Amino acid sequence: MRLLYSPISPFARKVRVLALEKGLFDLFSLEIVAPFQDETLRSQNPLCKVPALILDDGEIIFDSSVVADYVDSLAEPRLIPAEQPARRRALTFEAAADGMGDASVLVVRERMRPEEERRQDLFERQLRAVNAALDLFEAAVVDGALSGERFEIGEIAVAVQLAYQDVRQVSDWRPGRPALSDWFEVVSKRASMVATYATVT
Ligand SMILES: N[C@@H](CCC(=O)N[C@@H](CS)C(=O)NCC(=O)O)C(=O)O
Repeated sequence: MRLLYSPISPFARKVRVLALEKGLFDLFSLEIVAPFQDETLRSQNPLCKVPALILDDGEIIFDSSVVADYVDSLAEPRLIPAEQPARRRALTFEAAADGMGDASVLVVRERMRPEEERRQDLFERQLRAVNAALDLFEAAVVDGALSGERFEIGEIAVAVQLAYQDVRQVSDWRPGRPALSDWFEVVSKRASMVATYATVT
């Protein structure tokens, strides 16, 4: 299987971390692509985004949640819970984290534009989404819905997007969120997170 990814992409990192946690990383041959520069990616994913996974028979699947679901189906232990309510809760954290990532990518892109060309209203709306998602995660660590004891799809998705906040300096998210900050300190030390760490050069 060929995993098209960029080292900095939190969505691709979610898949890589999941595969490492499951001991399936060797199934992938990794191919770096630059989605904003390389239009040939569009022939594999019409959205021109990473990650995309090309199966051995040529079938292509994309969107990180679909790729993660497929990779999770390949071996036990399942990191996407099968049973309700654990399943919907984990997938809701994944959706919130991915949505925070979508908003963060837009914030980063908007910051690259000259200030006079920025759509301030859209920019602030994305930042509100980022901040509200961060508040949700803080509350979830406090009430134990996001756990330090397990590292399933919800925890993985949140962890990689918090790392992206730091790498791209999207937001100064730690002040006022002590539980989330401590939780992130712990999960960042997992071998899967260390092995997939990348920063902008
Ligand atoms: N919903 C997608 C989001 C993937 C995504 O936005 N990837 C970024 C890299 S971090 C990308 O490829 N962006 C290119 C673009 O938006 O044109 C997923 O979960 O896979």
